Amino acid sequence: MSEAFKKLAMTRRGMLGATATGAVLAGTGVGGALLNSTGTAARAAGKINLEPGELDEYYGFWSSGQTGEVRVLGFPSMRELMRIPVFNRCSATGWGQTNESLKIMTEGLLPETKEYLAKRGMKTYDNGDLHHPHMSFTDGTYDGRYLFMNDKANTRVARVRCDVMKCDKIIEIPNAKAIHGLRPQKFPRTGYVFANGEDETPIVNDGSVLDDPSQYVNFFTAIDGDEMKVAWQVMVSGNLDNTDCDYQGKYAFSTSYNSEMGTNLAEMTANEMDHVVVFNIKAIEEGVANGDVQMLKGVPVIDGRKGQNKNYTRYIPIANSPHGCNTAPDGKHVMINGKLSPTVSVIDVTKVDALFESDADPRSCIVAEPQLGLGPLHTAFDDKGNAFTTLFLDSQIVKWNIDKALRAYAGEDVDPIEQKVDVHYQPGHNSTSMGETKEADGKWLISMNKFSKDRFLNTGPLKPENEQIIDLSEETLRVVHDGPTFAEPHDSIIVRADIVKPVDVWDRNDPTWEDARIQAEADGVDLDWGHDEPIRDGNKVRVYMSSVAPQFSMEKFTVKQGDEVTIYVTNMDDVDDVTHGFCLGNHGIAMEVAPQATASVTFTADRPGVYWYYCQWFCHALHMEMRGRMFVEPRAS
Ligand code: CUK
Ligand code: CUA
Repeated sequence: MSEAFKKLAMTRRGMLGATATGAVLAGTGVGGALLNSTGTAARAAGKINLEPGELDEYYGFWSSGQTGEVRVLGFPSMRELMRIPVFNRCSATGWGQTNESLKIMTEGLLPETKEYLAKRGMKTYDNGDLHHPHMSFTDGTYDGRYLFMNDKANTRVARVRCDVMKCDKIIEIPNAKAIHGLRPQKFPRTGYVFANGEDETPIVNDGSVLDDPSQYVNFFTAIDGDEMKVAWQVMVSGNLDNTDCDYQGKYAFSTSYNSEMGTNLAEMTANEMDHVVVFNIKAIEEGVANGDVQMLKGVPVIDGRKGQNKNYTRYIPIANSPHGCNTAPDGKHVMINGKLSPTVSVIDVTKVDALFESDADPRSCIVAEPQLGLGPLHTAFDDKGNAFTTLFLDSQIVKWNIDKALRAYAGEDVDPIEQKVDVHYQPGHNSTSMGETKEADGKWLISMNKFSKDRFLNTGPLKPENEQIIDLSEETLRVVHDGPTFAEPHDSIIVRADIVKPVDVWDRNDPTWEDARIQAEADGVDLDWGHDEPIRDGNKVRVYMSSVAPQFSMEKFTVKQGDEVTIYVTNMDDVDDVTHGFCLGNHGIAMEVAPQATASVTFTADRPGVYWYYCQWFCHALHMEMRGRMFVEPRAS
């Protein structure tokens, strides 16, 4: 086995090398074109490079892959505005350490996960693999309420509040493994958040079945996005990769690259055809209501596997290993990106009814299948009926016309391909401004490339990804901006700025610190302004302080060695942008406290001595002086 693997690795290295060389050559060609069009280059640069003080036209919400956070960018300037920690541990904000964040990170974990983590001395997972951030919809377009995102690493789905740009819910999905594709329902509103399980495991994964893939299954999950609870699941044949849904609220679609249910590369790519699973939402809801389910870990699970012949699912054969799944803003077409096949298969959603009503040939809803190039992964859209597909192997974006593709499929002699643009190199996702909504505006496209070699100053063996902007208003499309990013944005959405309306200061009544509010009340303490002395309750000590630049309300406090100390800090500045922090020296403790917020942290004071705490968020000319002392009295021996 290891010999065979080595051989495979050698051939693969050769292949990648060849592809990269090809891409480099293509890149040189683009450089030449750039020189000939400095006029348009300057025009595009003017739109991207904002004058100091100018604001971007769009918010970009970026995934960060294995970093586990969401990034907020100004688009098209690509200025990074903020990072929202979600599945990761954040040194700056204390995400993963404050009581408020730990509650969010732990309350939605499965009981067996909590048990596993406790044995390792952990409260929550501290890694994640966040691929797909998507905004909630109302009536087919973004509504500025929430972002939803997946964690492939630990099978979770999270939600971020757009008003404060913080994560407020994380749930671990039972039964499924490796949540990958994720999309919110577009119509009438979100509603459901659809999430794909990528990895197949035994139905009851308790060790009684191991190396017997014939007993493995996979799950499609519908989450209630308001409650952040699993509404139902569908058991499917094959694995699930990416997902999207229609603009009618009737169907969701998931690609499957491993219909074979294989467990190694040769098995997974054996079949000529894999499939797209269509989920009939109304029928599934009825099935759940009528009890045509089995309960697995408290979730009603519909059996939608192949051959059930019920109206829950249909399997549309698609050439080998489809990947991306993208619904066009025309509300009618869903693009299935071929990956190993050079094609994109176009599903007409109005022809899907027939699959369920009359047992029509499942492929009768395919209305076009243009050959676009090598390695089509994801497709984005403008407002003029064009689609833009990333070609991973060709290192290109191909612009093609949907209507021409339909006509070509119907037999007309017309080429749907409008143009190909070299990108550097190996693009995965691409996104267009508002392109995932019915309000696609056709202004910008970003290509999220996996490789950046020789585009930036060398950073050693680990290199950044490269994200490139294409100005869709130009007649001849070309790359107008390179932007390096750290590991590893897969996907992004580009949202018109007027849709997102964040607040400037927290509301003191925000539910985020509800537990602190309750505890302060029980202790008879004013959470806003704090208390002069620590509150002692056996060996539990609670310290309430407020911060107003440049002072903490407590300049010192005393605890005993071995005490379990909880420190609550409330920022009573209600001025825009006056964030404070609380960092306790040599205790590994730090948290962010934004204007009008409360944050708290609990630890055991086990080091006798004097320890300074300080505000680690530069807030005032006397920020350095914003500090105080914790005295830890030695345990009487
Ligand atoms: S997947 Cu990354 S390139 Cu996770 Cu959206 Cu296609
Ligand atoms: Cu408060 Cu720095």
